[in-house]
Formats: sequence, structure tokens, C-alpha cells
Amino acid sequence: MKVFSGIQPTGEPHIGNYSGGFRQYAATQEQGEAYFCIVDLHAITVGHDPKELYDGTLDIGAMLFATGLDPERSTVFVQSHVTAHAEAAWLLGSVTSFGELRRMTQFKEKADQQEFVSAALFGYPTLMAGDILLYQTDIVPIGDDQRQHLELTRDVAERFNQRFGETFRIPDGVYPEAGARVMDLQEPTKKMSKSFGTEAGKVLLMDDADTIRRKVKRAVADSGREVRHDLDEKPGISNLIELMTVATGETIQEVEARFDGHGYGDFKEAVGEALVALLTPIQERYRELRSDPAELGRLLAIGADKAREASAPTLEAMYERMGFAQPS
Ligand code: ATP
Ligand code: LTN
Repeated sequence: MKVFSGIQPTGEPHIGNYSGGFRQYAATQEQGEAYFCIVDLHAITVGHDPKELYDGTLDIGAMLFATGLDPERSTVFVQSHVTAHAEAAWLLGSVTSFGELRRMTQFKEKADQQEFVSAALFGYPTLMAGDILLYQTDIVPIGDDQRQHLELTRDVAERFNQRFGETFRIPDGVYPEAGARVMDLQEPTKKMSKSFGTEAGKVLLMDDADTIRRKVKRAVADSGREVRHDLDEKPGISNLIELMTVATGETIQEVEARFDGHGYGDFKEAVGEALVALLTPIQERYRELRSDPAELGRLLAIGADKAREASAPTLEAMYERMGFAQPS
């Protein structure tokens, strides 16, 4: 079983990224040969600051190990270190239509936020498709927001296979049962996001304990007083219930039962404490790893070597089947 996922080294990671990303990576690495990629090439699709990209790459590297990736078991690497990714994106651009890319929700949302809409932002999904397909991936652990990109990846892979012969395995997305779409604490009908929303709306993985408690306490609740999961009637409380499941591993029903008869105040306090208990040890490991950039660089260099080797045969097959003349 091959596992692949990617995370952008931009902005500060939040509890939504932990739920849809980091924690699933650590869990799925147990299932087989796993690749986790810091997608720096994706990070330049919106205006970026070079220094922030540089630091963010090491920050995310440290966070991937701090949240449980084992460098002995998983291949953790930086996208731009493996040139096959940029090449695959170009080749796949020829089997992706303008119409398909134009329909992508993330493109529309991000384009609305930018004054300068780059061609790279438009082509972003072909780069992501290449990331996944180069490794003959079976499963892709992601959050709900990436569902549409994964569907496009499958369509593009099938089209390539039909036109040029069986080349890619068709990957499946893996989404968490609860917490696949963590919502903003202040606007619980919008996804918690690195790039949108206010500071008060997101619990950052590096927030200190008091900040976490305060943000959860001030989270928008709903009318009524029952701690019950109901996305239509109670988006705020449902979101906090899902965060509790992320922090403790309980099911939604178990959380509801535990807080039956309790008011919102008690419940919020407990969610805050559970998040503090989850994040404190992660923060300690993160600080340790981040304080040794040389060691981090060494681990990422080993990852890049392994990823180069693993992706080369598929890239070669792509060139060959598409009719590019090979030196003999
Ligand atoms: P932004 O929040 O700015 O849209 P992103 O989605 O681009 O950031 P990435 O760092 O690329 O963030 O995503 C890493 C992982 O986190 C992806 O698997 C993504 O699906 C997941 N993710 C992002 N936001 C959430 C959320 N609110 N709930 C659950 N998973 C999420
Ligand atoms: N688009 C994703 C990041 C990403 C990714 C990938 C995820 C880039 N390449 C390959 C899974 C597999 C995002 O914005 N979260």
C-alpha cells in the first residue's frame, strides 16, 4: 500500500491542518510505504515572501516529525528537491482541460482574494495530480477541502492511461470520520483556514495554553444549551464536538453522552483543556526539532533521495509513452 500527501509551507498550521493532515499522516504511515511532501512549489501560486517560504519549509518539516512521522519509516521531503514534480505537472497539463481547471472551487476562492491571479494558481491542480501519480499512490490522506482536487487527479490519470496506455494507479482519498472540515471558531460556517479568517477563529498548533483556552471559550456557540451534534442547527457546538473527538479519540456519540446535561460553559472549558493536553507535547517536540536545522536538513535530504528514486520510473514511463525520443 502506497500513501502520499502534501502540505504547504505557508502560514501557521492550525488545528484543522492537524485534523485533516498531520494526525492522518502519522496514522496512515503504519499502513505501508508512505511519502509526505512539503509542497513548496504549490506555495508560490499566490504572492509569497521568500524569507517566509524558506523558514516555513523548515517549520513544517519540524511539525511533521513532531506530530508523529517516523523518519525511519516514512519518506518526508521537499517538493522542489525532486524535479520530477515540476516535470510531471507540465506533462499532465496536456491531459487536463481549461474547463476542468476553471471549475475548481479553491481556484475561484483564492482568485477572488488576489489582485494578481497567477497562471500558477490556475495550474495548481495539475501539479498536485503529478505529486500523487508519480508514486503510484493507493491512498491520499487529506481534509474535505481537497476532495475536488483528488477527483480531478483521478480523472486526469484515467485519461492519460486511456490515451497512452496503463501508466498510473488510480488513487483514493482518505478523510477523517470527524474533523474532516474543522470550521472557523468565529464563523462556524466557514472552514478554518491558514489564509482566510481572523486570528481569533483558529487554534494554531503553536498557540500557548492560555491562548487556546481563551479562543475556545470565546468560540461562537449556538442558541439552546444541549451539547448535540447538528451541523444545520448547531454549527458552532458541532465544530467543538468534532474538535473534542480530534483531541481525545472519542466518537461524536461518546462526547455527546459525556456532556449530556452539561451546559456550553463546562463543555467549552473541557474542549480547551483537551486541546492543551493534545498540543503541549507536540509543541515540546517541535521546539527541539526546530532548534537543530542541520539535523532537519539531513533528514529532508535523505527523504529527497528516496523520493527521487521512487518517482523516477513513473516519470520515465510518462515521457516514453507520450512519444518523447529517449537517448539510447
Ligand atoms: P488554507 O487553510 O489556507 O486553505 P490549505 O488548505 O492550503 O490552507 P495545507 O497546509 O495545504 O492548507 O493543508 C494541509 C492539510 O490540511 C490538507 O490535507 C488539508 O485538506 C487539511 N486542512 C486544511 N484546512 C482544514 C480544515 N479546516 N479542516 C480539516 N482539514 C483541513
Ligand atoms: N493542495 C493541497 C496540498 C497538496 C497535496 C498534494 C495534498 C499538494 N500536493 C498531494 C495531497 C496530495 C492543499 O492545499 N492542502
